[in-house]
Amino acid sequence: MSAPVPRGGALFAEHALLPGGWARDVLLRWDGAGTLLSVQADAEAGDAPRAPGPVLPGMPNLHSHAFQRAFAGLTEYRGTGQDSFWSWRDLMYRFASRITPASLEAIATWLYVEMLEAGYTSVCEFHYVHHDQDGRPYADDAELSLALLRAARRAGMGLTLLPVLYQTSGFGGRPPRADQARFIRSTDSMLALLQRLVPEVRAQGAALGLAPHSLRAVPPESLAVALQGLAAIDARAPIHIHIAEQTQEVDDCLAWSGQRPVQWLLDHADVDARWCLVHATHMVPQEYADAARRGAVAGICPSTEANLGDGIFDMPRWLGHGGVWGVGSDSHACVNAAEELMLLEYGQRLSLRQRNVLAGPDPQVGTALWNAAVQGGAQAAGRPVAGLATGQQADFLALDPGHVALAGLPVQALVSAHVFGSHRTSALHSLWVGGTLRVCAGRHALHEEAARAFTAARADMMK
Ligand code: NGQ
Ligand code: ZN
Repeated sequence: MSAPVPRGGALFAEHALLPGGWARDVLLRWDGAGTLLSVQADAEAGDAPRAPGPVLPGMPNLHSHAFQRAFAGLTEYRGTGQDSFWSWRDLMYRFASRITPASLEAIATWLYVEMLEAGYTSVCEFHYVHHDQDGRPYADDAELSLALLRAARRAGMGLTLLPVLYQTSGFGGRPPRADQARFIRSTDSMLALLQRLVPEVRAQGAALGLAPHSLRAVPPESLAVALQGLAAIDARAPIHIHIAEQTQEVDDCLAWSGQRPVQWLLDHADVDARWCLVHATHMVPQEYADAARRGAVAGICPSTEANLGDGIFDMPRWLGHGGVWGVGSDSHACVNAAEELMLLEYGQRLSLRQRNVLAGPDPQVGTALWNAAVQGGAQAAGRPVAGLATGQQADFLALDPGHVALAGLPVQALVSAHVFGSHRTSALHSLWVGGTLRVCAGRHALHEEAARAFTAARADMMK
């Protein structure tokens, strides 16, 4: 007997947030692969099931280091002298040194369950711990990448896997530190890993890209060869890079090349819409203009940038140049799409001493933020996850209209209330990825089991 063919499905929503704004009586229909066949407003419900509440597109999370979820809250104490991004990184490396394939899978599975319960329907995994605890490749060089793929599959999370190229500890070819040994790969071994992962990734509808870690970690020749090799595998594959997050990186890049990091990258790589510039916190006006013009996504990670004391991205300037952006939860100090957007807007308010800074085509800030972050996140993911439109994945969530945060409010205010009206419990009721229901009444089916495995893995790591 042949395997049953998945049948697809349908949902009727009295209110749904489409890329152009709120619409009424929306009928969503998708095929067996979870791709939207039609999104019809002012439709009849027919025999389609009714959504439990207003429907929003699922949020792509454009930047994640899954293993870092295991030490959320555990780096918040003062060491000797003044703590910084760099002293945090030393602590973070200690956790990275303890990861095993089993613990990574447990941590990532729970993290993806949390993300789904909090409105994210896909994630870009910027994955750099490749080797065993002695820095030697595993018998299967893809061991830890495969652990992430399994975690995403089990939780039902859409995935863009971005294996990270890491070779040096600083500009000018500085050799890696001992505690970076698990990250280090030759360019050839990176291209071989990508080849190895192509069928695995395809088999679960994930996407594959490449992440040169930063200009500090990848010398120019390696960057050029890796990008060429990637283009030979897939000319449209996404490329993510950490850039200009810290002023020290900017100073070191200037000392090395005479150029600032973003300026250098734009001059030396074919940066275009495939690229996601993660953080890009410290740019001068010309870099904002040039990077936006090239069509790259700005990958903003508000909670991590606040946690690490990075600085504040100039959103009005970026938007003024038509810049595309999305959000990532990065180190996972916060795992909640709504809170990430709230923090983004609040950072702008604090620095500009204004209100409602990021209202867009929709004067409701929550709605403007949500829709823009879905579009930018989808571009960075390199997957069709750009919201409720034909041809996109059926990735969406339904809010609970009876939740105290939302009950009785006009529909136009709902996303802002969800984003800014912080409540002890989330107003997210249900969530679908590729048309499959993954969260119901606020809970993922794996919630208990995945939480237990996560806490056990964390306890092991702390022994
Ligand atoms: C990372 N995280 O790779 O996890 C980095 C820190 C680095 C952030 N930049 C390490 N937030 O940049 O060298
Ligand atoms: Zn990062």
